[in-house]
Amino acid sequence: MPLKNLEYDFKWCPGCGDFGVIKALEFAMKSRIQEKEIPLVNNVVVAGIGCSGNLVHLLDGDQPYGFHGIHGRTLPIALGIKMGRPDLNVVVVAGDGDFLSIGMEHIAPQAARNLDICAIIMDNAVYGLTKGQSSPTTLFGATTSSTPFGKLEEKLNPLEMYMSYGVSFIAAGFSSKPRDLAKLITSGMDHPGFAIVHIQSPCTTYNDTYEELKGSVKKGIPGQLWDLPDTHDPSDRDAAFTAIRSSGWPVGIIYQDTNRPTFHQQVDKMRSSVDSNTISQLIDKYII
Ligand SMILES: Cc1ncc(C[n+]2csc(CCOP(=O)(O)OP(=O)(O)O)c2C)c(N)n1
Ligand code: SF4
Repeated sequence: MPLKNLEYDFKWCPGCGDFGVIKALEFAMKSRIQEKEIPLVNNVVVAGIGCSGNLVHLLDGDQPYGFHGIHGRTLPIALGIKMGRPDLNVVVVAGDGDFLSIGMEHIAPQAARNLDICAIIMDNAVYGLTKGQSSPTTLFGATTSSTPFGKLEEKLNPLEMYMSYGVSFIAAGFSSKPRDLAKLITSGMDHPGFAIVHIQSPCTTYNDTYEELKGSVKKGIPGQLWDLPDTHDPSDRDAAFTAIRSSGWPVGIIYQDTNRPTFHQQVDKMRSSVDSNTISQLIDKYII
């Protein structure tokens, strides 16, 4: 039976970008379930800690499984779920603080394994839940509650880092376009391997970047968002690096490599080629 979480309640500030992301995830999950005729309970959302972690539950209706773990550890939890049940659609939702700061050490190993999950990252360039401290994507020199005299570290370019780590699907999105974002999330969920959809999702309370992202004709602000052209070929690594290193924030599928085996395919292959041991045989091997 599908699960209902009607008693789950949480608060986001008015205008928080995460509202758009949750809508996009709902669109993507529901249409995918209908198209592929997968039961809703065969979808699992693993959430990090932060305002973004509230995406562990959809806004209304029947719910997928939700796992609200500990700060920064979405990927190890997702690895455990996927290895135990490779048939499930495992989706990670996390903020830039959770994923790129305390959780950073887990990204490269899953990229190397090509773990077959989709990670949706809500980047507001601050720690929203704990009142706006700086995160790896906060601008150099920015004044925040943890950098009262300006941030001393350079801003991380997460897309470039994912490319260097070998993440096999990288998309970039914006929270205010949930229909477009849903398409990127669907592509990420359909991708056979490690997919990251990295989203600009502004924090209206501690770092309101809507104007910088969208631009303002009245104020002469050009806006940072730009759509990848139809001619962009996601299988072209050089083109992906060029897009990422261009100024502003590219929106679309930046890179995709469908030629690598997934981690659970490799594990299955290895299992079928080695003799299995009983527990007592395994214990005997350790007795000197
Ligand atoms: C081990 C541990 N350290 C620190 C915290 C405090 N903490 C909770 S959420 C958070 C950061 C959240 O930032 P982000 O992932 O960017 O999410 P947002 O709230 O902006 O969506 C921190 C540091 C914690 N819960 N656990
Ligand atoms: S503090 Fe920021 S990230 Fe958290 S709910 Fe409010 S606007 Fe959203």
